[in-house]
This record gives sequence, C-alpha cells and structure tokens, in this order.
Amino acid sequence: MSVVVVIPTFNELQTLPEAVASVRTAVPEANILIVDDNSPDGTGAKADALASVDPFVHVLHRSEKSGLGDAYLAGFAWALEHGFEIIVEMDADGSHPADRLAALIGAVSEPTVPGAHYPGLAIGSRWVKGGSVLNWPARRLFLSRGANAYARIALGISVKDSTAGFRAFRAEVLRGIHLEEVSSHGYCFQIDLTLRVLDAGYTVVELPIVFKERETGESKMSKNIVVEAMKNVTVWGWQRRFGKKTASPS
Ligand SMILES: Nc1nc2c(ncn2[C@@H]2O[C@H](COP(=O)(O)OP(=O)(O)O)[C@@H](O)[C@H]2O)c(=O)[nH]1
Ligand SMILES: [Mg+2]
Repeated sequence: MSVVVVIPTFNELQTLPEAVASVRTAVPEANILIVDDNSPDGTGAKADALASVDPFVHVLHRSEKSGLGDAYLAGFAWALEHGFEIIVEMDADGSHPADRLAALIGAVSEPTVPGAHYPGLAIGSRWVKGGSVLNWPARRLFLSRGANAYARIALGISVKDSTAGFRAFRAEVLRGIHLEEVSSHGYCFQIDLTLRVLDAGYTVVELPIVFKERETGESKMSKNIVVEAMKNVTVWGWQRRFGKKTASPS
C-alpha cells in the first residue's frame, strides 16, 4: 500500500528535521508531505532543503497561516491527487511516536483474510488503556480530557481521543466524507473528521500511544481554537439530536 505521512508546520524549524528523520527510519517506504504556512522562522526553506536531498520528502507551501484544518485539507487534496492509498497525520514537534506508525498503517491496510472487516480510521490515542501523555501541564491535560469528554457526550460517540492528531485514513474513506464541506479551521478539524468517518459507516480503532510534549518551539493552541471547537461540537450535537447530520457550521 502506498503511504504518505502529512506533517503540517508553522514555525517548527528546530523540530522538523528530527520528525522527518524519525518517519524515514520507522517507515522507509512511506512518503512525507510537509505542509508549511509560510512560517516566519524559515521552516518552509528547511522543508525544501530536506526534500532536495530525499525524493520521499515533498513540500506544499501555503501563503498564510489559516489553521490546522485548512493545512490538512490542502495536504489531503495533494495526497489524493497523487494516488496515495493510506494518508497519515502527524505533528512536526516530536510529540507523536514514529514507532507507532507501522501499527496505525497496518490497522487500516487491506487485511490478509479476504473480506475481513477493517476500520476506516486508526487513531493514535492518548486516552485508551496503555496510552498516556508525558510532560503536559495540568491545564492542557484538563483541556484535552474535557474536550474529549464533551465530544463523547454531545455527539454520542465512544471514541476516547477524537481530538488526536496522529492518525491513519484509507484514501477511499477520505474520498467519501465530503471534505469540500469541512469548515473547521482549528483543532476541531480532528473531531469533525472522526464524526464524518463514523457517519459514513466506517469503524474507528484507537491504538494506544505515549504522547510527549514538545521540548522546543511553541504550541499553536489558542483561545480561538478552543472557542471554535466548543461552538462546533455543540452545533453538531444539536444537529445530530434534531435531524441534520455532520455539516460543519460556518
Ligand atoms: N501548516 C500549519 N500547521 C499548523 C498550524 N497550527 C498548528 N500547526 C502544526 O500542527 C502541529 C501541532 O501543533 P502544536 O502547536 O504542537 O499543537 P499542540 O501539540 O496541541 O500544542 C505542529 O506540527 C504545528 O506546527 C497551522 O495553522 N498551519
Ligand atoms: Mg504539539
């Protein structure tokens, strides 16, 4: 199966080279697409330098920062155009363990038993048995646990880590969930897509990961991202209860 790992970047000059190297070592057959939003720190030029010496590394330059969701949508469009069969999301800051890539990819790959059921989405989950977070302040732990609990209750789903950004999709699944309708700009993009995959009738599997907080650079998490997520999850929950399903509110 052809695989591309999409890595969105905004000001990740210090961490990107190590993230790319860890993917190349863990899954040498996988391609990498870096989606950079014109980072002022020169991450885009660094990405070009990495691509110039490695044919498995590709770069998509966007003119401005308009959110993680927009960066992923651009990356997915590129991946689907280029015919990749499995599309993976991964952060550039070293938080996601590359040694779990093979498990995520394996979970959504064609099973060896013909006709056997397999999921449409595999999530590297911090909140299932065996998963955890290292070095997060209490505030971030509370935010992640709270957002996931609210999503489960409001949306009526059982996924424990629907905000996770380390995940693998089959291309066919991404083609069937109306990405053109997605309007989640920030991190609620992850919840949005989880919901769309479930509503399209696919199963979602969660594999435990140990998430390590970044050691350098800065988190792009912001108040706007939290507000957008709360608003969208509330609207989606309302729509699910009273009729209309998973349209992203504008
Ligand atoms: N291209 C792009 N990447 C982004 C944007 N926001 C966050 N990222 C990237 O998404 C990943 C996760 O962001 P991070 O700030 O570490 O979030 P946190 O782990 O939740 O604190 C990192 O690779 C960021 O560089 C954005 O607006 N555009
Ligand atoms: Mg991070």
